Amino acid sequence: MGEQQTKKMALSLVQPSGDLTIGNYLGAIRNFVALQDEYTCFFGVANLHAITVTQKAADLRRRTREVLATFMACGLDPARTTLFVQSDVHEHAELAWVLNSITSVGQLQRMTQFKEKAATHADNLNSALLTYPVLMAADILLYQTDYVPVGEDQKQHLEFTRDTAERFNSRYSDTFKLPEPLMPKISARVMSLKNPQIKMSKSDPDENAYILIRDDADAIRRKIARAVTDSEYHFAYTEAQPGLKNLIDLYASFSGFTPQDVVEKFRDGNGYATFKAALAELIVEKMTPIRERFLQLMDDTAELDAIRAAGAEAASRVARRTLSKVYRKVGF
Ligand code: ATP
Ligand code: LTN
Repeated sequence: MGEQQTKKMALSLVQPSGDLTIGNYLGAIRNFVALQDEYTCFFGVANLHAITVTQKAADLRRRTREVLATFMACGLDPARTTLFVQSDVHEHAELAWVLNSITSVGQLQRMTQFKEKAATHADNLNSALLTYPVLMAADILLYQTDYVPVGEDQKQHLEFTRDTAERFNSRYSDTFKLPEPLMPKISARVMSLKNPQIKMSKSDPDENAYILIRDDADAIRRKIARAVTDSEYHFAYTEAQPGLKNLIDLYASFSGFTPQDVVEKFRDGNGYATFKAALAELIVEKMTPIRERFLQLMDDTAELDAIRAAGAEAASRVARRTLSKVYRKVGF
């Protein structure tokens, strides 16, 4: 317990809104694993966030377990790190309500993700889509989080979280720590394999746009072979060739090379085919053990349930402390 108080706190959540991609892995989950030794870590499944988009109950329940299994398959160790499900810890929704009361509608309407989702989900423009960042701020602030490992798309939400914390602290009195984002140098934004102008997303309707953590070797090879490049046939790392640049970044992330090393290694090859084949084999090599462990873990329902229950208890203990402070300050 004493040790827990001196260590810095890291927290992040992932939505169970579809099968996880290598974008989620490289942008977020792989970086969670590296933090386990140095920080007190809480990693969660954001199932409350997931219902901002219509979900089938059975699918949501299954995917919630899949995200937990993916966390462990990627190397998160429940003996050292708290793995929990957001809806198991009721303090998240309760703090979000309080934070809603100090948040302006205008600020929420200006958030990039809201504007994008409002356009793509015009048929279901529910108010939870608007207040989504307030719940995310609650997730983070409840745990007095120092660092939030996330992909680049979450940067604005982190700024919102800091703003909200500062507003509460100045209105009531010092209560919340101000969190910092932690982003990987390469792969903070893995792009779609079919359109390198947009991020790789598990909710993309084209399954060739992403590689899933659970994809087998054949699927990985097929999707890399079909990835969009260009007709320059000049092997270079430049914004002018965004498809190739994205693939070079993938090679760099999985190998630990710099993008410049990757260019050196492959620029004398003929065309892009040799590079694509080498990239596919590299991804197969790195992802196969994760995929196999994921499939094993999904078979052991009892173990996953036990980890979920222990995580809920550990997370609640911390969350309760912050929420009761907040309730006192607000006058409840
Ligand atoms: P969706 O793709 O359905 O919009 P999402 O994958 O963006 O959802 P989450 O599952 O909650 O949403 O994301 C989990 C983590 O993965 C976040 O930290 C997010 O920043 C990161 N992430 C998501 N997509 C990418 C990407 N293409 N590149 C890098 N990081 C990503
Ligand atoms: N909004 C994030 C998921 C998310 C999150 C969080 C990330 C919900 N709560 C708390 C970090 C910390 C997303 O869509 N990727």
